[in-house]
Amino acid sequence: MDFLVQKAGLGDILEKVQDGERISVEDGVRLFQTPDLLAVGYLANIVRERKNANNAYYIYNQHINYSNICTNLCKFCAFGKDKDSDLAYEMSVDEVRQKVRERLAEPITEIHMVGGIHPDLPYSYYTDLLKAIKEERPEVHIQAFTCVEIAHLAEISGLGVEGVLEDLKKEGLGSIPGGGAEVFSPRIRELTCEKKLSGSGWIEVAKTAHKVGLHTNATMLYGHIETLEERVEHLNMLREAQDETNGFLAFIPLAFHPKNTELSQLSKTSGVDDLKNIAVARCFLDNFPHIKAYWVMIGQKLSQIALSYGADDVDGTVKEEIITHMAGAETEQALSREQLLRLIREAGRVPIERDTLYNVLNSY
Ligand code: V47
Repeated sequence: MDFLVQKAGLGDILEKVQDGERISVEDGVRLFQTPDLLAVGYLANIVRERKNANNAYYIYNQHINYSNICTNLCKFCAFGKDKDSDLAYEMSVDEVRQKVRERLAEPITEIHMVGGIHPDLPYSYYTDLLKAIKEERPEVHIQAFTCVEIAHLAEISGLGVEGVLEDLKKEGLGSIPGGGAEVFSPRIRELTCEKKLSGSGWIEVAKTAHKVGLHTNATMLYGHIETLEERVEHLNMLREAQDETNGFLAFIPLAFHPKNTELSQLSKTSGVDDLKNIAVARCFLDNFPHIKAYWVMIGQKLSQIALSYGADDVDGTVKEEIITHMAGAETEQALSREQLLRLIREAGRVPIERDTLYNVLNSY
């Protein structure tokens, strides 16, 4: 395999990866540019096995999207709707409580909850959501509100970012999911989501969360109009932030789904690009403990292969995924524990059930 990497002209990057040396931004761009997927995958697998051995993590989780009403209306998003749209919805706190109650018999350890940027829900609605979930399921870890939502809550509460994070933590928030990052480049934000919190604003919220003791994840929405250089610039901003705070747990590349979006003329991502995003991220983000292959977006089959291309985590049972399915995802809306175990085992990895913070709950 070393020969294959040399032949692809990536021998210098192989040496760095083998020596545990950081690769440069230029190296990252070269990895994206090379047509030799197998070579990039080989490099990523070295890092993956060094960091996570043969383990592949999953979690028993539940997704709740409390409302799709959003003032940002990003061009790549099929989920967000104007308040007056026929497709707009908003769950009451009791409806969210009911969603939690319905699944109390299942061994769910994490509730992943995000929504749009709602124009007029009061701050108390969000704290009431946390309280209601905790009342129903006191032990559950709530991973909720993207950095974009946190910036909005900081504004409407008047508490500022640090203040609101402290307050939400007190009410039961356990960690912050990686959504809303999209592509940090100001050019991409201007063209696709001009109203959204800026890339540097997103990073500032994440770093503040780490400062108050909340872990966060990070994502990148790829496969629309971004350049390869902009992808690596995005990864580089994350790597620099992680050098400062060490608060990110996982990076999740999100494959763009064009259906029902304002960018519906674009094609879906290819399998090669999906694997490359995982593999390059694994090589570049040397300070991120985990890389997730999110089966909802790239499918079960590719997630399985991704476990040999840098990924060490397949997310979890999920259930009732809405954001990607509104944009045309043809994957299932939930997987059972047995399906996840089979997916991981057949990839030749050892399944590990984890909690949100990667504590081991069950190993098989
Ligand atoms: O924030 C929006 C993206 C995100 C589309 O932190 C789209 O562990 C693809 O962030 N095609 C929500 N993606 C999902 C997300 C996530 C999922 C799983 C785990 C974690 C984690 C985070 O989906 C949004 C946005 O960036 N998105 N529209 C679309 N058409």
